[in-house]
Amino acid sequence: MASDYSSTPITLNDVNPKVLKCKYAIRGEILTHAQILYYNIGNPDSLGQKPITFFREVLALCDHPLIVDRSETKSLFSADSVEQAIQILDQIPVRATGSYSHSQETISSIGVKGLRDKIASGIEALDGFPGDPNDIFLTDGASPAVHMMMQLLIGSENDGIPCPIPQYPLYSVSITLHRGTHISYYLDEESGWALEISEFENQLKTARSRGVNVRALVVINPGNPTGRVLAEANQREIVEFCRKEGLVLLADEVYQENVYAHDKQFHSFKNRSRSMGFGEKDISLVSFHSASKGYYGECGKRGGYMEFTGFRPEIREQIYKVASVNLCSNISGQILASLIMSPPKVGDESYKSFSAEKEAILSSLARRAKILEDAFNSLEGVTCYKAEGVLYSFPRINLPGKAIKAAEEAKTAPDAFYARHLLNATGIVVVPGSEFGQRPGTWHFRCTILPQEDKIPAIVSRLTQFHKQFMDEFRG
Ligand code: DCS
Repeated sequence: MASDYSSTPITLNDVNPKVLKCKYAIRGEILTHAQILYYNIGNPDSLGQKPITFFREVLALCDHPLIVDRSETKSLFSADSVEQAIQILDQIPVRATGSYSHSQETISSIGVKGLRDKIASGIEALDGFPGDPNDIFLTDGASPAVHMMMQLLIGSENDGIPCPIPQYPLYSVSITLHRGTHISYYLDEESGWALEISEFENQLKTARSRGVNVRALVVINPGNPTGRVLAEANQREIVEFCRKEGLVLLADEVYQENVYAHDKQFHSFKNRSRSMGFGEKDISLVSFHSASKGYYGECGKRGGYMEFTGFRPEIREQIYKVASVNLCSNISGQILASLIMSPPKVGDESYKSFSAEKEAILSSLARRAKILEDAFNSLEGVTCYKAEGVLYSFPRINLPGKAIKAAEEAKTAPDAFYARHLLNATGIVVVPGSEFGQRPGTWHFRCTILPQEDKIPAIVSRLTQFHKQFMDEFRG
């Protein structure tokens, strides 16, 4: 029997209109109809990606410190994971991994100091420029860090922040929830989802002429959902642009390990800006990273951090205050975030098996990205740019007029219409491009490349068969 909620006090009219207005694609309308193949989301563990043994060993030992000193542990765990766990536990007073990390002297609400030290050293080793543990804010995945920044930067509807289109909707949702103005800048699909500075300039000019106070610029590199990895010259232009225009650069770098194109390499915006000679006083830069993606793929552990550089001390105090409201991020996530930035080194007992696991995951992802790209490109009316990185394919579908008309009649976006048919026919869940934003009149969908390699041929065959039937049904 359906429950009767008519006497409960809150109706939709009472809910914050900003919450009603938000659209959050990857768990949106299509998903509520799905029971089966969740290819809508970058959730590696749930699609069969094996966690990295070394990380799990250290986490297990830290979670149950009593076993660290037991003699059997030596035969079950590698020597360097035991060593790491001891080092980490030594940073946590009385080895209390179940405590808040904020009420002790040596640690604070922005994360355990020793873990932030590890991250700062890891950043320094990767970037070649010093990292400061006081710039590191540990968070439950990258998402809360993004929300904190929006909370800090958005004071009224007049404050605007440009984000890429298409984009992972965390940004548009967060800006809307914090009552700011979301400004779109378009990535250029024809040139492989390039990011043109002239597009920034136009959007900035238009926003300013409307009286919007543009505060920051969001760049996602490697790009979700596009898969584009920015070239060095492009990153330099972006840094220069933000510096010149006085914008905080919000650099989402959560896919930094997911680069498959042989001619591309990931470089952080911190590395780019410092190698251009810009220091703390020249550019305000916030870099987001996460344990959810990469070869680690530990989304559920909620590990992440932001590196917060180029702000006055009084601003840092404000963001510290915002972070403190949450008391602290979860300790396992903090540990994992430190581990991804300090993985086993040559000579460590785990090094060989760790490297083999990492390489197996990344090379398989690269193969899967290519197979899906080729499969999509072989479909009638579909074009798919090379996914240079990330965990997704983002093909464009040129839908027949009859399908567009049928979608209109069904009061849904044409790509959502396509996605719904795909789901009904095959059980495969993808995200319609309209949920990420796209140039008007173009239609796409996003499919993760995460299904295990042995499942890919069956997926390709189901998709191909479906697509053919769909096109036949709706052709002119
Ligand atoms: N930034 C980008 C670009 C992302 O794609 C995601 C998650 C996040 C930040 C936040 O992740 P965490 O909070 O877990 O660190 N990506 C979603 C997606 O597109 N599929 O799965 C989750």
